[in-house]
Amino acid sequence: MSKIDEVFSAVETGKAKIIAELVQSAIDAGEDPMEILNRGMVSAMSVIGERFSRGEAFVPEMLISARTMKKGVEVLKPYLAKDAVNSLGTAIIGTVQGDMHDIGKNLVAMMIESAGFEVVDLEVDVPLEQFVEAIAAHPNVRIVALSTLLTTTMPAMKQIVAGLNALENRDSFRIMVGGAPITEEFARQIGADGYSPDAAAAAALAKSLAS
Ligand code: B1M
Repeated sequence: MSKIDEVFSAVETGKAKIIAELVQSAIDAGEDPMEILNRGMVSAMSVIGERFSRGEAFVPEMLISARTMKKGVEVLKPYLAKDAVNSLGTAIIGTVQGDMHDIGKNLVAMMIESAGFEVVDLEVDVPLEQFVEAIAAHPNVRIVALSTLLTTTMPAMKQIVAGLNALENRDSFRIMVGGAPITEEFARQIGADGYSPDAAAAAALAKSLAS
């Protein structure tokens, strides 16, 4: 079994106690950190999600795999996020109201930070009011980034973007959206400035929107 397969298997089966050691050993063996993330961890989460859809796995399994992945990402973080001088301004990020999923949002936050933004992470289940307060509290906000994984919270994303679009200082920041059910077309329909399908593309998009 390859090192990446071992990581995959540990995330799939929720082996949180050994994941840090396995990820470190894959890095030490020269595996590409992005491959460890995508082939080892993200794809294992997809398998769990498919099982959940078929009624073969349940919330506790999703939860222990998520915990395992989070521990693995902690080890990968310094290899994925290169040191950057925070000079591109502030990016506010959060998972929208009603949605508790945070792994993808955390990866996007990490990549945006490594692209040179100071990141203010509002975490999960974030209503419009909290985004508005954060924008008011940070003078140099250039990006507001919204994540959602649930189709049921896409209307909340739409409502938050509408509220942000109505702010007086709307010209001073750009809104970007993403998450599994989100598409370019949905982003355009709700009035966001940009959409990206994954964390690496999100960092590139944030830079181009802020420039
Ligand atoms: Co949930 N869940 N979950 N879950 N869960 C999904 C999303 C689901 C697709 C599973 C399935 O049915 N196959 C399904 C949603 C179906 C739908 O809406 N169509 C689902 C469901 C139904 C639910 C519950 C309703 C289950 C229940 O209680 N009956 C419930 C909802 C709770 C709530 O939020 N209110 C629920 C709960 C949970 C757990 C808490 C158990 C756990 C989350 C733990 C956590 O996040 N701390 C969980 C998990 C782990 C999943 C799956 C298995 C994995 C999600 C994940 O972390 N993926 C997921 C199935 C799946 O995704 N295949 C599923 C890895 C992560 C790296 O990918 O988050 O997609 P992702 O992020 C990517 C991109 O989407 C993108 O970049 C990231 C990295 O490249 N991206 C952005 C994300 N945000 C972005 C923002 C951007 C740009 C790109 O710009 C701003």
